[in-house]
Amino acid sequence: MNLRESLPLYFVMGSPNCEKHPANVLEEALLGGVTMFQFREKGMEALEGDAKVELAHELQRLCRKHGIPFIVNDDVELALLLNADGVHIGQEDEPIEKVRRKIGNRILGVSSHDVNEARLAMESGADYLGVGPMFPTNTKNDCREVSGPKIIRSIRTNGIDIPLVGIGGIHSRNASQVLAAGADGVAIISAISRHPFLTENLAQVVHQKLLRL
Ligand code: 3NM
Repeated sequence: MNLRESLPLYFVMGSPNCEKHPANVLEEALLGGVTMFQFREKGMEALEGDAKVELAHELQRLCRKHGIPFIVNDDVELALLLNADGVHIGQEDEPIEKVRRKIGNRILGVSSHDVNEARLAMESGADYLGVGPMFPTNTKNDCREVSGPKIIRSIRTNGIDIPLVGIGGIHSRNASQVLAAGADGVAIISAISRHPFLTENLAQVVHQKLLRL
């Protein structure tokens, strides 16, 4: 499947983001129409060791059942162990080229915060970019300054045309601004993980906006 088609509604989550069992949260979100999933087990009380592997495996099975890609945040070894569809890394993680060598042709996503990081990520072999933070967020406490959707516009006007999603503080009332700026989709943690039953509204907003663009 074309990667761009998987990006419109990209759900990112780990157990610290959920108020009920993550498998129940993901199942509701999948029924609501998320198009790709990233397992991001980070922060206070994040699972480690076997418990992390078991949860990842359970969430991967749900993604397979619904036919959407399962991406692992940072943990390349876990991604290889589970034969995940891809890996997402930040600027502080292992170098992009090194991760690419390890994961072969699996999907590789890279967080980028400005035009230079985006260009470097593209040239180093990223398949897609996560660009943020679009809006203020409480979910990630080491976030950079809010760049807003305008950073996506400047990435696009600088000729960086690989698939990308906006991330950070996105919900159903501001998602269309991110898409209008040139993103292929929106990556969301809390607006879905805390309210998975509302995912269908978000999916409608996103798909309608993409159809109109
Ligand atoms: N990365 P929420 S912002 C994981 O700017 C992450 O790179 C960001 O969570 C970045 O959808 C962010 O709850 C948190 O705001 C996104």
